[in-house]
Amino acid sequence: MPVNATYEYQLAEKEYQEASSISDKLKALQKMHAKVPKHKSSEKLVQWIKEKIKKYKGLAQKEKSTKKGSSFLSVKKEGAARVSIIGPTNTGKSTLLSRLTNAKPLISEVEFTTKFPEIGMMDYEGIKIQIVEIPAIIKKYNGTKHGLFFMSIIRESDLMVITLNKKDELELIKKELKSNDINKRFIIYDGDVETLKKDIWNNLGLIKVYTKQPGKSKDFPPIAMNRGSTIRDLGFEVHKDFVKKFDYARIWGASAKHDGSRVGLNHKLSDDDVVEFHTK
Ligand SMILES: Nc1nc2c(ncn2[C@@H]2O[C@H](COP(=O)(O)OP(=O)(O)O)[C@@H](O)[C@H]2O)c(=O)[nH]1
Ligand SMILES: [Mg+2]
Repeated sequence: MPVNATYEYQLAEKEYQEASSISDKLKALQKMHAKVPKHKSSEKLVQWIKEKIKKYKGLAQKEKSTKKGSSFLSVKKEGAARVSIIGPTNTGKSTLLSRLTNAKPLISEVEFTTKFPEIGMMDYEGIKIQIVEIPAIIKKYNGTKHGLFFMSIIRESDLMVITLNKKDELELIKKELKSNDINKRFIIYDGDVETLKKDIWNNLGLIKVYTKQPGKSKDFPPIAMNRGSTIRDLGFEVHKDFVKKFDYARIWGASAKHDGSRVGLNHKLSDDDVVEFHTK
């Protein structure tokens, strides 16, 4: 952030960080370019923005030419988050997908068995998380028939799980991601599925919260919320009236002073909290 960056610039930068599609990234970069203070101390930043714009224009151009041929492969986002499994061929991606989810992808020692994304839903203590196996990453992936499209699925995911046979294969993966400007949190799978599931959950920036009715035990399944969410956010998620007619809530769990503490709309939730809404 340069000295004297305006509020508008900061907004544009935030927009850039949060954008997931190539066109949204490009739009945000152009706003950043328009709003960035142009003086000596921001020269480097202006240069950086210009380079990014150039990169995204290139990606947008390529995307345009491949989109028509690949759009039948679109994957609809479902569940509380999306995680992509990526790696070179024959590194156990399909095997992992079948262990994390109910999906039954073709598993084979034949290289490049998975030609299209394979999708499954992982259940994490009642929260559904979409897992997408991306066809094997190879050198110059963007030059392959659907490579750029598969990269857009990775771009729109919240986390990557990387499978490798040898450690040095990570360089190839990083290089291909970098040429798509994908700089995303990742976990390297080490063969332990149960630990991986927990690691996935812990890296998504989410918490799960249970609602309950007075005198009853907690409802299942829980609700996935962003970390830092409040009772108000949960209320909107469950039923608008809970916020409109809110009187107070009772809470159990890590964020509660004691079991069944009374809290207001601004109370911040913790993972595994149980909340009972009381309306007027
Ligand atoms: N390297 C490796 N191979 C595995 C693993 N799990 C299964 N395999 C075997 O490796 C081959 C390729 O597995 P697959 O899951 O289809 O790999 P993919 O090409 O990355 O999707 C199959 O013969 C599997 O039985 C694993 O964790 N690591
Ligand atoms: Mg596969």
